[in-house]
Amino acid sequence: MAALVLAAGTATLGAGPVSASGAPATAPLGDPSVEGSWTSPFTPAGPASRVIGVHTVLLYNGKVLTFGNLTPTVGYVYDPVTGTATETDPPADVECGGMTALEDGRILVVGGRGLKNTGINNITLFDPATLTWTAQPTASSRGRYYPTVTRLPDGEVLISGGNTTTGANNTDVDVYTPPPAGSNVGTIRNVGQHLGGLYPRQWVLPNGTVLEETSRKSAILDPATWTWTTLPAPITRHKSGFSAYLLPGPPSGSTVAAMVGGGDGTGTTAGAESMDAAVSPVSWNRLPSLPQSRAHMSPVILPDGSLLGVGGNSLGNFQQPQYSALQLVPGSSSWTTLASQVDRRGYHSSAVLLPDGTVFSAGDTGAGGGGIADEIFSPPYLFQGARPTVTAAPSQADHGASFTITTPDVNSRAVLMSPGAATHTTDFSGRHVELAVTDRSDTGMTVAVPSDTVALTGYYMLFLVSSTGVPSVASWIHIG
Ligand SMILES: [Cu+2]
Repeated sequence: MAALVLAAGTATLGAGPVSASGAPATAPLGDPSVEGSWTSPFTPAGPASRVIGVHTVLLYNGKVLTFGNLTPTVGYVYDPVTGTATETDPPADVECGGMTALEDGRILVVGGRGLKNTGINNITLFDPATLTWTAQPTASSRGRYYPTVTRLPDGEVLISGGNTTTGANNTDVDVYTPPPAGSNVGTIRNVGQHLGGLYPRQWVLPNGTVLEETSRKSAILDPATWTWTTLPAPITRHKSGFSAYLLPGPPSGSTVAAMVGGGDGTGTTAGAESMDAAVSPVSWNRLPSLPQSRAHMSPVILPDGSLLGVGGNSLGNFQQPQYSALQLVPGSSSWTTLASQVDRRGYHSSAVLLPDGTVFSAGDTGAGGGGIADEIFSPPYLFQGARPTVTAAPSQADHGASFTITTPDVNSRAVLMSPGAATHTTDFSGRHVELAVTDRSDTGMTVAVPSDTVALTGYYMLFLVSSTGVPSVASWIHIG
């Protein structure tokens, strides 16, 4: 089994072989089983001609909500199966806001863009079933530009960080409670103060606390008391624009998060490192550096546990763009340079995993960038042999229960992938959950559903992954 297991205090990313010269092994150019393959840029007919995909959210129905533009923010829902798109414009200028799925699959979008790095005071709820946006109450009149929204184990949503309507740091920590049954409107309350900065990267940990990484410092929030504990600074100065991942872990959940690359107009870094929040005292451990300094790379976790990076740049926002995707395979000591996409995704771009194992890439608002065109990447694993198949799996399973997956590929791993909610180097819900297999038979396997802190209540893509890392097409399942 090729599971990437990150025990406390160890990071097995980085334990693999290097070539005799010490350089990363390279492959013949153009071999898709090594480099993967990009589609040509495409623009869905109709509404897509106005939309720049700064924000992309995978919906529970397998469709993609993408929005952004210069002004105002416009959006559409794209169906990767039919190639068609339907316009669904947000009710406010929500570009540069934050978003996450609720437990029922509706998408909460918080904040957005005012003039000159100021925020707007707006919260809206998007319903994928009806393509409608419903205004939600806001906690204060302070506004949010570059906020983070993090779904908690109890279904509430933590809202923090970003700039106010005057461009100051918004230090309010707010909690949004989803609508009760039969309502479309939730409630919001303030639970304290914290300087999270712009798009603090946050993840719920197996013990129910929330780990936060920012360019300034990292911290852990205890939602039982709403108190924050500051953690040591990383080894490298990542500045803004670093890519963050909650690293895949064992079935008991991951406690290890990574900061990869980063930078701003004054310089970028290739440095990468991870921190295990379960170890005391917490310290940072180096991960393989990127092949080049890179900021604003869109982070995507793949079903095999690889870390994928899409786009970005080596200076500032749009200067020195990087077109090749990067992949850190579990156990490898170096990032692999994958195929290059055609369009620039230097900044204001997004990328999410799709249910068929490909990756949707969009955005870049600068002149000469990707603009309204999207691209789809097929990672190398899609050219590496037969894919496992899910013959049957349930559409719902409860925490702590187990369920059976019917498949001829009974020796596969089973993983849950949280549908992405991505923008600006951040995926507000990126999460790879390894399932413990408790039984295997001639016709399938039985897997255990982890706790609600490891697999937050909500929709997931259930993938089987072969012993060589080839994923199935996902089956959708609601956990909890
Ligand atoms: Cu922005």
